Amino acid sequence: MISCSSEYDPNEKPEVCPPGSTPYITQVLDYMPAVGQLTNTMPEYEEGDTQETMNQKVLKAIGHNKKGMISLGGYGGYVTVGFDHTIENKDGLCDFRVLGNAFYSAANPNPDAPIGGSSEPGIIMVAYDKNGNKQPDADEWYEIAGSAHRNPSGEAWYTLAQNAGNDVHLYKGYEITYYRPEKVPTTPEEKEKYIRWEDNQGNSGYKVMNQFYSQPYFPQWVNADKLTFKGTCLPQNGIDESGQGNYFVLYKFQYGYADNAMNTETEAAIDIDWAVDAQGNPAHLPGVDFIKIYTGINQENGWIGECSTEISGVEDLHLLKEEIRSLY
Ligand SMILES: [Ca+2]
Ligand SMILES: [Ca+2]
Ligand SMILES: [Ca+2]
Repeated sequence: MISCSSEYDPNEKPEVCPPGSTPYITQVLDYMPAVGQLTNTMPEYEEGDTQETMNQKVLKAIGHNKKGMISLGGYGGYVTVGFDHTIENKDGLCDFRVLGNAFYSAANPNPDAPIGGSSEPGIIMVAYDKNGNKQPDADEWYEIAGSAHRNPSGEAWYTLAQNAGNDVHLYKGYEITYYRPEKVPTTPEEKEKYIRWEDNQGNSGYKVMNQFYSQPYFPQWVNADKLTFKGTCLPQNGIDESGQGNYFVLYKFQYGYADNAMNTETEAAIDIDWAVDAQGNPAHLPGVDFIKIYTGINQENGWIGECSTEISGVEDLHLLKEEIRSLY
């Protein structure tokens, strides 16, 4: 029998997992990818789909240990998931892992480079259902402060990225708006200027339709003329190490993000103690009932497209009896 009783005050929250609790996602509350080359294909949008049916497709892909894969698209795109029990925050230990598809380059032309390849960090938010209404309320959300949240310039590739001309600033309260394209682009010029975006830092540009994916990149079940996403925006980690546009390396952040370290590495595990409030103060949560993940970087990486977080599941490490010490 699975049990996850804890030392936390039982008056505050019933902490016992019902027998048969699963370590995996059991609910998808919301899925809203941003514009992206895999949007409308992972999962696939079909004529007639609604927000509700798209949420169901996401659950089918990444819930219940299915280990399918979904894409969150470019910066800000998100998924919100829930569980059949509270993932406990155990002292000194990591508590859950978000599965992605990060991997490292085998042939980086830069021989002295730090670890990198396809790290497309998703920022993780957590909610503890304090009021017990089985919903994540606005005042219940906290952000996991990963390594760059604490010290962007401490990332091993920071100077490399700076020298490459990347925006290495970490923005809090970042906001981006994507505008629905008026038509399907046909010429190379139209593809270069496919979907216009603007942020609240005075930047703007276009999301490009690339040569590999020609389905609509704007979520097709959304009727609005524009989509706005808000959150923290991480330093741009993608560098063309070939210098000629054919070998992009997306460098790994030290810890604390989704789709950043490989699933098998301890840095893919998350300690709920890293959750902070808007001022950066520790949230001291006894556990989490809901997790939201959003793409954390706004960057186009040449032919490989925009940085977009992929997710294939979430695992409660305690129910899986995996003990991973929290090192940070
Ligand atoms: Ca913990
Ligand atoms: Ca609640
Ligand atoms: Ca990825």
